[in-house]
This record gives sequence, structure tokens and C-alpha cells, in this order.
Amino acid sequence: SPFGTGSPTAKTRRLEKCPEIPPHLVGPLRIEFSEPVSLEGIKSQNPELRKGGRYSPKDCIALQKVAIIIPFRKRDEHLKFWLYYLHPILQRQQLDYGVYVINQFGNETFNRAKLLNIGFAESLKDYDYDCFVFSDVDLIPMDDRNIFKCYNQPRHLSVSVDKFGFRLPYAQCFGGVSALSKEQFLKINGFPNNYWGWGGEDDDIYKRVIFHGMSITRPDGIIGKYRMIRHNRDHKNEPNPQRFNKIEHTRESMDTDGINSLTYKTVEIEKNELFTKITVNVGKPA
Ligand code: UDH
Ligand code: NGS
Repeated sequence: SPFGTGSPTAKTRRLEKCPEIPPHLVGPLRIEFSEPVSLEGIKSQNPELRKGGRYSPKDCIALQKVAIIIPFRKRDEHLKFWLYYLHPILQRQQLDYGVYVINQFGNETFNRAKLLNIGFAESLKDYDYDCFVFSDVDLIPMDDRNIFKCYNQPRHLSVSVDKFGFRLPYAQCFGGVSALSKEQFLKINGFPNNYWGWGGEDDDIYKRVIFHGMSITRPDGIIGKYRMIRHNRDHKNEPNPQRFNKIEHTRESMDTDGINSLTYKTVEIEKNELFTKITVNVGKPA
């Protein structure tokens, strides 16, 4: 060979796929919220991030391209803790990832599931993601073996949260943090767009998954430990009185209400150093 027989140099070596089990995971993590964290500090601790909160491992080809979607409005303190803890974890997990904060514009009633649909649609304009992890801004994993990737079935990641005494509150629980591949997400027609206010949208998503012949996977209760940042109920996210009635009708509504009926107006896209912030007008309850 004209290149000699020695080991290839860094330049000519072709990258191999990352290992199935990321080698630098540490397991249980100490998570606390007593000391505030600063964006400047997080930036200097994560020098390998690219604009918009993007990362890919430099020594191997990531197994999955993951968009992390966070529904958001006026939770900047929580977001700082999320970025502080999650960026290092996601890098140890050797993911090719991007962080998308979907910020609801204005003061109308909050709509978590619609924001998640928008995150799916907007992140795909950025990159060819194959996996979507949907995470509340106030939930931090306590073990980095809880990998933010997709599995052969939709996955629930936040299985034992401190606020529930580290137990799953109910078997069908799919709220908090969940992961669906692009294919799984499209199969269920995404998430419902018309759950305004708190509650029920996660149960609707669970039913969509089951009604499409899939099931939920979860990590065990040790690896699936989470801490929630304590907070009071937000303004304009009161419990939705219609939620019980709506989840009774998922089967009839799921094929017409979802990613195929999503409408919204993009107000602003900001590519920050630690995340991409997309401010959207989702409208208001009909
Ligand atoms: N969210 C926002 N801003 C809002 C409302 C919701 O960013 O104004 C997002 C955020 O990512 C949050 C998620 O939507 O984590 C879910 O909303 P939530 O945190 O309000 O839901 P949760 O069930 O709390 O965690 C409900 C109120 C609990 C009050 C307890 C008082 N002791
Ligand atoms: C159920 C809600 C879910 C919610 C879960 C946990 O009752 O949306 O409680 O809530 N479903 C309905 O209300 C129909 S929590 O204790 O985290 O506030 O996610």
C-alpha cells in the first residue's frame, strides 16, 4: 500500500461506531439544587458543544441522533440546572444530540403536548434526527446509565422520581421524560394538540402507543431514579377540567389530532451556546 503498513494516523483513520455501552459512564450521580449555577460556568465546563447546544462524539460515530425537546415558559432557573447536569451526562452517553427549548409565547394557557409536537417538527428542520427525547425542564436523572436514546418500543425514562418517594405512581405513567424514535412518533401521529392546561396529555400519549400495538419499556427503579426541582403551580397551567373526558376519546381523536394537524407560528429562533430556543405562538383553547 502506498500509505505504508503502520497504524493509520488520526487523519486517515475512519471512525468506528461507538460501543453499545458507553465506556465513561459513572452510574449514580449527586444531584442537588441548593447552589445556583451560571450559564457562563456551564459554557466553560462544556467546551465541546457547538452552536445551538449541539454535540457529537469526536472519537466514534454515535449510535443515534437524538433531539431533546423541552416544553418551556418562564422556568429559566430550572433550565440552568437542567443544562448544568444534562450536558455532561449526554456527552458521556456518546450521543449525537441537540437541545431544543420550545418556549410558549404570550400568556395564554400552557399546552405541553403541542409544544412537544412543535419540537419534533422544528428539530427535524435542523438535522436528520432519528430519536426524540421529551423532557420536562424540572427533571434531572440521578444515574447516567439511564441513556437518552430510543429503543425498540417507546420508553419512559423518569420512572422513580423523588417527589413520589422513588416509586412509579401508576403503571400507565408516561409523563415527565419519554423517548420515541421518529418511526414510533409518526406511527402514533405524534401527540395531541388540544390539551390546554395541566394533566392528561401524557395519558393520551400512552394510549396512542398501546392502541398502535406498541408497549412501554423502562429502566429499572435504580437506574431510573430522578430528582424533580420543587416548584409551585405555574400561572396559566391550572388542571384542565376536560382532561378526563378527553382521555376517554383518544381512540377516536388520535388519527386526526396530532402531528398531521399541527399548526403554529414561529416567533423567534435563537441559537444559544447551550441550547436552541424556539419561541412559538401555539394559539389558545378553542
Ligand atoms: N412548563 C413550563 N412553564 C409553565 C408550565 C409548564 O416550562 O408555565 C413545562 C416545564 O417543562 C414543566 C412541564 O411543562 O416541567 C410540566 O409542567 P409542570 O411542571 O407544571 O407539571 P408538574 O406535574 O407540576 O411537575 C404541576 C404543579 C405542581 C404543584 C405542586 C405544588 N406543591
Ligand atoms: C395523573 C395525570 C397525569 C399526571 C400524573 C402525575 O393523574 O397527567 O397524574 O401527576 N392525569 C390526569 O389528570 C388525567 S403529578 O403527580 O406529577 O402532578 O402526569
